[in-house]
Amino acid sequence: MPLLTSLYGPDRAAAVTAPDATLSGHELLERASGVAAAIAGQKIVAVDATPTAATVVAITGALLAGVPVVPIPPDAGHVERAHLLADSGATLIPSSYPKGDLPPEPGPDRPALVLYTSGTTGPPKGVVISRAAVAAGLDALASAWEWTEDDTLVHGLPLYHVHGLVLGVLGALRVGSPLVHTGKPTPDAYAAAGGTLYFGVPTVWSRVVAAPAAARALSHARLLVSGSAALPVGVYEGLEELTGQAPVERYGMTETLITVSARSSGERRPGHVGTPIDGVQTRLVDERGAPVAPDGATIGHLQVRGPTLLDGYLRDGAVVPPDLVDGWYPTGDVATIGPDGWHRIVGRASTDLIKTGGYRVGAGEVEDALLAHPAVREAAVIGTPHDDLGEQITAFVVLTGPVDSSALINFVAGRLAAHKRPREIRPVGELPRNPMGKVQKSRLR
Ligand code: MLC
Ligand code: AMP
Repeated sequence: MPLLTSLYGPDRAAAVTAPDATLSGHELLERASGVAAAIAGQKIVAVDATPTAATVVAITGALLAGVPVVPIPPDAGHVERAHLLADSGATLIPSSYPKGDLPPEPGPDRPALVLYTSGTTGPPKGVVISRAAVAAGLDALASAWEWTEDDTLVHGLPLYHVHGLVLGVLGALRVGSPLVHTGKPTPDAYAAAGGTLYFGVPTVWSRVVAAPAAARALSHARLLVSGSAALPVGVYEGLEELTGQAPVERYGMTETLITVSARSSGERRPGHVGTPIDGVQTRLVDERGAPVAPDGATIGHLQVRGPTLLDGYLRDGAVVPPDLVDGWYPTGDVATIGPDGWHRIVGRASTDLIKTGGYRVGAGEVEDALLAHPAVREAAVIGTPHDDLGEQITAFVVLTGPVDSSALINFVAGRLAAHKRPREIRPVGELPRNPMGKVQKSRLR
């Protein structure tokens, strides 16, 4: 079955609406086929992933051509942008070409996407995701959520991450449901869109709950789905009260796509993300790798396996397979699993991966950006609790001379994507270190 199944159906694709344009399924198909014809045979391309129909066309075109595509965050600062392009070796393509004809379907093992994501140290890494992984993940979600072409999907998430791009665009094109992209995921835009299926990160849902009129307008929706970070129980309950329906939560990551979810027809449980989706298995292990009992109470390191895992990381044009443990991918998250299979994500094992507004930010990348400033001698970045964003980026710095916090924040913003800049700079005389000289981040909290 083709990856973007609906493009091959009798009705062609469903319509895509975004702030810049509304495209009928037929228009999307013609324009994306034109992109495909123009880039056929290229090794890898990059697309400036603005939240627009033009981005949907360009990325769809690359997928039709079987050319792996790197979506570039439109606000990436110059350092991040240069890294993404140089590291991937991708050519940045425009979004507009003459119309063309639908090419034959590429093989399922070809890479579909290279998504850049933060590790705990260093610049972001390119995660290579195959067409087969995308297809398997989307089919399992369509089944879990009873997602069909009768749905209208609404979201306003960025088009360069799994949530907004894989689920939010490729999902719609595979299932055949019309897509309304609201540009930004604001409560009013969600309320006005009149969809049946809504995607949001917890920050989006928290803002919806804080806007009761908009929230009530979502009572007509079939399903509200939350993911990418922990949904606070208060937000879950607020949504249930205002919209008359509890949100469906699901869990995943760039390297594994979505692996665990509540079901549309089944139970929803605050603070929990559900059970593995079709084809996925999960397990918990302790520090030494020994199995942890799924008793709903004992916390362990979550590992997953199944058809949605990454092919590997892009390194010098080659795909380097991930370090698996007997075929299992270590997520870096700690969790509990109940005897009934329900998962509760407790948090990250490492303090060096921060989730802010649903964005994953590596502390090391922000520290490196700060250290590039002449007035910064040492930097330690952590996530601190934030009501709206879940966590905010807080930077502790040892300075060599006077400099404004706002100047440092803007310095980072110039180099990296906007959401990676610290919200708060705290100058300190020295950083707490252990006898080995390693910064003790737990003491910064
Ligand atoms: C940000 N701003 C700052 C700042 N940081 N200003 C000063 N100092 C700083 N340190 C600016 C912003 O640029 C913005 O400006 C304004 O302040 C408000 O910023 P914000 O509070 O961050 O809100 P907003 O821009 O509205 O963003 C909130 C959000 C966004 C929820 C819309 O965080 C978002 O889109 N998150 C989604 C992330 C996502 O898709 N993750 C999925 C990863 S995939 P201005 O001028 O723009 O208003 C994944 C797998 C899975 O995780 O499971 O799904
Ligand atoms: P990313 O790579 O940006 O996709 O981020 C993946 C990480 O987001 C996971 O490793 C989790 O830490 C976190 N995450 C995703 N979904 C959820 C969820 N529903 N609840 C809690 N954390 C989540």
